[in-house]
Amino acid sequence: MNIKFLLAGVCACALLTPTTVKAEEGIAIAGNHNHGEVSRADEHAPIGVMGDHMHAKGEWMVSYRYMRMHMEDNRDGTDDLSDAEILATPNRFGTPTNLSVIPEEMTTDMHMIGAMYAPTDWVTLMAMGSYIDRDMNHSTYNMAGVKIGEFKTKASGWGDTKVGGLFHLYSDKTHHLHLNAGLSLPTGSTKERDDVLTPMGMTATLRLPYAMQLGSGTYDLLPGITYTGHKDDWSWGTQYSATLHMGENSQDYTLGDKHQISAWGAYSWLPSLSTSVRITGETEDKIDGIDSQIAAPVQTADPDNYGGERISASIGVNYIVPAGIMEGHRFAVEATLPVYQDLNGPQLKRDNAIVFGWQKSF
Ligand SMILES: [Cu+2]
Repeated sequence: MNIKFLLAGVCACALLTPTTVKAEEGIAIAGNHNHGEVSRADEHAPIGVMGDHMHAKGEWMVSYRYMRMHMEDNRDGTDDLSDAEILATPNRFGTPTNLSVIPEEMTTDMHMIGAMYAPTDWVTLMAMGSYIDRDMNHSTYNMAGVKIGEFKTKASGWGDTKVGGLFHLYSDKTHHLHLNAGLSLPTGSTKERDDVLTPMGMTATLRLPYAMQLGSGTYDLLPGITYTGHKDDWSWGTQYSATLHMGENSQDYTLGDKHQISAWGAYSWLPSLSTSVRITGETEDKIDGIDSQIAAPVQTADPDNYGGERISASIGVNYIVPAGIMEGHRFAVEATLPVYQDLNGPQLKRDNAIVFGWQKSF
């Protein structure tokens, strides 16, 4: 499914649905949903932002997000690498002397099911489960540097489960501030295996490299802080969030901690329709430790070839059905492209990503 199709679909919905909500009804947004008031599309941040809004006491929300992320071509630092350059890179495991299997591209599909509930106006509880599908294409070269074939590895299953809460700090007519506090539970596998084509031309079933595993294997703290603002037809916000891995997993390693800061602005064309732009910067550390069952002449088997600094830009559409049997259902899409990547490489580069979401409050 491509971006144009999704955007066209969302826009078509907007045009075909009778819009009974008038802008001049002047709906106050203090960051919380309020019972009895008409909901607006821009009460929620772009769909790629998690934990952006709180709910009023007694309110529930369920959500489904589908995310597809694509990676392609390799880089070390900010320099793109050719296959020949990767084949000239030493293999940390010794035999063969140099890397001989090259990741060419990777696709991750993630299905995320979430729930939010506000026991009071000051706290919104959240939980999210995910189902992940990863596949990676590779080329294999023999000792003489001659390409002998290609292969694809796959891993799929449940990822880690996130639970947490949003804690109100401040709000007035325009501004809203809350703390994000979460915990990621290690429900995703760290032992996925698949068939690979070795430089000897044989097929072997091996534990897949870290990038293909479904979970971190550790309990992870998810702290953050979110500010949102709203005035007339404009809304904006910024969020800092982190993933801090605690301890070492059962396979003797710890994924790199992540810190992310995101800022966005949105314009509301109708109360039911808004569009957004967003910029995100993130840092991710290398993997600490090593899984003794992951050893292969491929860059992804080296825990040092993970993490880096990245900046990306996104555009999005939020839509809330204003009337009819689907009234109050939210649909949103956000597409992201990389702007800058300084990678602890050699490593695959991020390419485009898209998130589609559905949300409904009760
Ligand atoms: Cu919600």
